[in-house]
Amino acid sequence: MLAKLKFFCPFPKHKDGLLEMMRWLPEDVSTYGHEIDSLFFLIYYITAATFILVTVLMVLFLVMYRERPGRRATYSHGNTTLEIIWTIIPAAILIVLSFMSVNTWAKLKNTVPPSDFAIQVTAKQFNWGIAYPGADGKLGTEDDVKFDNDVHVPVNKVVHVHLGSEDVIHSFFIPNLRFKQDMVPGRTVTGWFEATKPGRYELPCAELCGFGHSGMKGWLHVHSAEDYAKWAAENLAAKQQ
Ligand SMILES: [Cu+2]
Repeated sequence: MLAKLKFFCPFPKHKDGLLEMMRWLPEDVSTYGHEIDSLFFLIYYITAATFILVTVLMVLFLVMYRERPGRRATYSHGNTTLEIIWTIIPAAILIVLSFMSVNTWAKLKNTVPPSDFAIQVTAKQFNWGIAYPGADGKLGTEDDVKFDNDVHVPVNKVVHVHLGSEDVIHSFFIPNLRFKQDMVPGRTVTGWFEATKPGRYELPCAELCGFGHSGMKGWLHVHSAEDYAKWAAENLAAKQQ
């Protein structure tokens, strides 16, 4: 029930200019992005309210208990009831938040919806190696079709991404999809996403991986079904012969 509650960004979506700049997060174009955003904004409101409460109390106490002529200092050994209250409330909030996020976490990380579309991404200092299955329809074989840094996928299609690394830890991050996954040498981690809007989205490395880290960036191109078929015919089919 709690997970069904939605907490949205107070700023309008998809507006250019100042309002867009004030938005915390880039436009969400994935099927599960709204769940992550909703958790993000709930935590944002809780921390904002706490910050305001603490600041107001601090200023109030500074004024109320300032030095005045004739006033003597009092010594306090604390207040057990108050201390129990301000320990229990944050603990309860943390427990509720973890229950609220567990479903979203499981959906993103513990389950992979079925799909016939899979790519392999191998990170190395400092670029993304993207592989599509060749004529045999399998990844990790001789005839894989390979590209650097540009991922092309159709819209409204579950995409499996097998993530690996050749050297150090990298992190495959597509902010618009709310998709982020570390890539660990010696392991293949399978993630998934489904993009809901055609466009070109940034794909930076989100793990400091060496001298060229800041330049380690690719693009995710999300195409309509027809455009993707055209791209695949020109770029994949030609090489699959
Ligand atoms: Cu990297």
